[in-house]
Amino acid sequence: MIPITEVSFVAGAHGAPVCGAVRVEALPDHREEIETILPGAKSVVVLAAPHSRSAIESRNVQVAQYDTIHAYGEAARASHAVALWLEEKGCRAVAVPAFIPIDMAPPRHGMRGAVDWRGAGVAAGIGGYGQSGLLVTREFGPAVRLGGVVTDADLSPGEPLAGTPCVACRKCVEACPMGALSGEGRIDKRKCGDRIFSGGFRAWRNFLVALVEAPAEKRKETAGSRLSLDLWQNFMTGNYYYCFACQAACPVGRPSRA
Ligand code: B12
Ligand code: SF4
Ligand code: SF4
Repeated sequence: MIPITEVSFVAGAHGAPVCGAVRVEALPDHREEIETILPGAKSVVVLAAPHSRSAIESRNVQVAQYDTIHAYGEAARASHAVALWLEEKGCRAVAVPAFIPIDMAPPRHGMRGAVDWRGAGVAAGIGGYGQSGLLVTREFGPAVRLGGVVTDADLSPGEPLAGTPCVACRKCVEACPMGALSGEGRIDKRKCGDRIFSGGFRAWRNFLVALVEAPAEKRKETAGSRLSLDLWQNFMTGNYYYCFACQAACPVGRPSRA
């Protein structure tokens, strides 16, 4: 049995200061996908890389997007380092994408990850569910990006926390510009998706249709429209979320300021 403290040390040294482990049996809804990723997998490492609070609280969404690229990068870097470390110990281990790439084909349509990182994090005891439905860590609240590793190593599993760090203040519910949250983790996924993906796949599809349907003399204008430029930038940078309000509003784990 490899102690989780050793794995946490590796994760922490590579950008993910919060880390835990869960047995595959504790994630029954994802067992099949986990078995496809790594036959004979026994454990899932789940880790969290923090956002900069100042960036996700900024009114300039592009700095929050930029910060997200880095937080995802840190989660990926830590996952990769943990996987290689476990391999050095003679185990098999696969770093799993934190979000992208994700299965966009029906029936999932990008709405279900290979591993449900929030559920895995709750089971591993690195945080608890918030009213926002997000995983709330003690250290950084919900302002984290989650990722991890699937492995055939026997890791000492964590246990769910006795209580969630969420203090039920409902600031996340009030902050949501779409009214998509109604507390206790209930979320209208379509409403949220309309906002966060306003420069995502649906916008891309609508843009293509508009371009094809535009009269010949308008095509150049459509191709150079504001939406086209935004989409270009999103593709180039690899990030396109347009809302962070429920993560930013949460008081848990917020650094105290002078
Ligand atoms: C699809 C997806 C979305 C969809 C659907 C979200 C959803 N609720 O499923 C949409 C587009 C709406 C979305 C929005 C956002 N997302 Co998103 N998303 C994902 C993704 C890729 C898959 C999630 C999934 O598999 N859902 C399907 C199932 C598992 O979810 P479900 O049916 O709703 O079931 C949940 C509830 O039943 C809940 N639950 C069960 N029991 C209980 C009990 C209580 C008391 C409560 C409260 C909840 C609860 O737990 C289940 C999940 O564990 C994950 C990455 C991943 N692989 O995990 C990121 C992920 C969940 N997203 C994330 C983030 C940050 C966001 C956004 C803030 C957008 C942004 N700026 O990035 C918003 C937040 C919306 C919100 N408040 O939840 C982070 C969350 C980090 C965290 N601290 O929890 C993740 C983990 C990405 C990452 N790798 O860090 N997302
Ligand atoms: S990401 Fe924005 S739109 Fe989506 S639930 Fe959170 S606050 Fe609401
Ligand atoms: S903002 Fe308040 S209610 Fe929402 S997750 Fe954070 S502590 Fe819980």
